[in-house]
Amino acid sequence: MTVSQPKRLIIVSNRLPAVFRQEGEDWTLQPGSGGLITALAPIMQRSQGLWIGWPGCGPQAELGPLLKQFREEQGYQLLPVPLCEEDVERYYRGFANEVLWPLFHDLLGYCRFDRQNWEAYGSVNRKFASAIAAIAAPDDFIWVHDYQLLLVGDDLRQMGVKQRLAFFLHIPFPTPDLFRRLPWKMPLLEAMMEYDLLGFQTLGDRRNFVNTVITLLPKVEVITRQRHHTLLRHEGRIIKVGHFPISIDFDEFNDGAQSPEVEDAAWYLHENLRGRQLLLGIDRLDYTKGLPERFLAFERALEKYPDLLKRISLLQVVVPSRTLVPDYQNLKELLDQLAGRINARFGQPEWTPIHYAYRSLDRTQLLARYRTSEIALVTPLRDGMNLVAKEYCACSVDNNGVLILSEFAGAAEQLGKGALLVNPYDIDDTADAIYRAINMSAEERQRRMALLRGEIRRNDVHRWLQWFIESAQQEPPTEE
Ligand code: GDG
Repeated sequence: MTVSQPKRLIIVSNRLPAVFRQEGEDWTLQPGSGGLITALAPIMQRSQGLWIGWPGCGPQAELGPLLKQFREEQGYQLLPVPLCEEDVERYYRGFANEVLWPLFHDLLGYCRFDRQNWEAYGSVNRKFASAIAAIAAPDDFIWVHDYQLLLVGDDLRQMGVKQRLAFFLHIPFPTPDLFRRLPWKMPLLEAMMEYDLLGFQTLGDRRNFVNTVITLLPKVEVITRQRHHTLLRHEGRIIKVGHFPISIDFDEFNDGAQSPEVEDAAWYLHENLRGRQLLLGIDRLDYTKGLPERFLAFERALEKYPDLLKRISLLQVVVPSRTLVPDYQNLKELLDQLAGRINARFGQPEWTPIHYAYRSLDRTQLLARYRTSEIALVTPLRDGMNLVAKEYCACSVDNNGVLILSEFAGAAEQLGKGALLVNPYDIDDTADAIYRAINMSAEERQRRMALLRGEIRRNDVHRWLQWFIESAQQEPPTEE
């Protein structure tokens, strides 16, 4: 699929699409992967694009030769915004991850409001804006990503940047009632209104944003509400608010799952756990992912339905994340305890109920688990989209997997018809869904998975990109 060509595309995100590492005196570069980077690469190459972001290190790092190498190999340019340790601590760990992340995931209890962190967030957003303003040409298409950079649009306006600015939020947007708890709600919301296009993951997020704006900024006028977007008028400008559910490269996962290495690894996994149906969980360590609730639901299923004993195992991979943050360390300890307790309570010499790995997998091992697990448990308490749900379906090439999905994952809006939807806070509900999935007929599995795969195949990441860029490039209606 070809994406309509913007002039020069400037992507701005917290991290650059590459990992820079110091080895002794030298720095090395590992280009990033992932659906968004892959989908953007061709259009970045064609438009001689530029990606602006934090390289993961401070100003002392000598990155010049590596940036040149990246440009030669990848065909587009990186512009690093180096941050010192204190910036990272306050802007990223402090404000972005200890205020916006929990608040926007409806988990107010994890928020730590701190004025200095808010100020650092403002000053780092200005740093990003200065880097953009210094290089932006009048017809560049500037696209800012995610919750770390909500203020950049406003900073750019103050620096005299006039072109259309687009923004996409990868995480949920909360209800007005939750957003109101933020001590800095007004400057944050007013700053967001400086973008011309604001993209959210789901219709629910878009509605939450529009309702928040109407509640807190009474002068804003709703011009139209259409299927894909709402137009708002604010201080003489028109702002488009849309929802664009992000997706994956379906073909890449579908083909990858059928490669000989993945087929071998999948065969080996199941051979080791012969006679069992496998339930799969793949998550970054995070309190939004509903991991303790998932372990409890698995335990409840074993307790309530004894015929499941020895017939099922949960393969849970938890990818280490934010390892120095106390909330995350506590969560890790809790998971260790729960897995130990459940295995001690139900395990037998020839059967381990929970296989819990705290590490990341290489791609072959990840795809092998997706391909071979009969059931996926994707049960976050809240999630912007959740790509694991989509990747699992794309790899279920024999159409026989069952997706158990939280109704609070963004993905539920698109996948609700084929998945078994659960409320992750309701342990019995999830336990019952596990039982239902285990006993589901082959015919029902096939029918549901075919629906899911069709939806993800049609709405893949390339379509998402095309749709967002076209929407951003459409001129707003002229005022009478
Ligand atoms: C934000 C939003 C939204 C996971 N474990 C391994 C591994 N992964 C890969 C998966 C998947 C990705 O990590 C996680 O997907 P998420 O959807 O959770 O994405 P995030 O970037 O964490 O989060 C989220 C997303 O943005 C996109 O807008 O969906 O809601 O929070 O791609 O495959 N990959 C490998 N080994 C692992 O062990 N190789």
